[in-house]
Amino acid sequence: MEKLIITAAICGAEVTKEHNPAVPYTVEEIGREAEAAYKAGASIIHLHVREDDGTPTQDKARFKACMDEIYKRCPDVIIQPSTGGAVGMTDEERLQPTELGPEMATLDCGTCNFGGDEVFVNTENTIKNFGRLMIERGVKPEVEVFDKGMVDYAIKYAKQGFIKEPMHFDFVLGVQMAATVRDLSFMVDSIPAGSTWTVAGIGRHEFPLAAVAITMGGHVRVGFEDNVYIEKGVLAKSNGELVEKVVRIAKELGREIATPDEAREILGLKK
Ligand code: KMH
Ligand code: ZN
Repeated sequence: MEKLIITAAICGAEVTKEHNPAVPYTVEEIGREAEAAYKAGASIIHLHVREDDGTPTQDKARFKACMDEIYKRCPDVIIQPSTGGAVGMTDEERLQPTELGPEMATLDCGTCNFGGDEVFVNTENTIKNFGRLMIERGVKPEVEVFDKGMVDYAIKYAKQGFIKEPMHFDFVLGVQMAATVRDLSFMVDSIPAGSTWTVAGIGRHEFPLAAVAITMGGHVRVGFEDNVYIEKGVLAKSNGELVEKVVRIAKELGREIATPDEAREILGLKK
């Protein structure tokens, strides 16, 4: 089986220090958390950034400062900025980090509910425009899938030339789609042959779904964006602790961990 790519979603836009005091906001904190995750075995950092007071932002200069800090600490890591940002941001705001020429970025392939009255809006034109700009800017999308229709959108837009194949998918289970093995299997069966995939289980589903993905030959995303607990009722001290747990599970199941360069090879990234 191919080596395991671990993505660390260290910060997110919704989770706060009230949920877990270790959630990073400042450039220094974001650098420190990325380094802890990288040292534990993460090859990709999925990156949102914050103002010092925790306000989510897609500001290009703030992304640059955080990316520089991460590269200073982890020179070979893959940084994958979010283009989802936070609910309510404009497309122009959200696209800013792709101007920095990252190796990857997320491409959210549909609209979904995001708790309470929040709706995370991704119209067809948004998806096509983001996909086209990522091709122009040489950025490999990670297709974010919150339910099955988003896989179908990605396939349709790949056929129309808005997304290059082979595609890489992130199945986010537990926001809109149920976090079950049945749903994960259905997603995996629905993507084109030759695609790669990772799973992000939200909250208590993070580690059980990681174990399933490791067994199935997929890849794994963990981090404070998705879950702040290392075990029931116990807050994780850092993103590094969450990554370490995945590494332990992978070792028990006989799956080796990919370095960033091995992850580049698997995902077809050019450094
Ligand atoms: N914060 C969510 C509204 C992504 O990073 O592309 C969007 C999100 C997905 O987190
Ligand atoms: Zn995100």
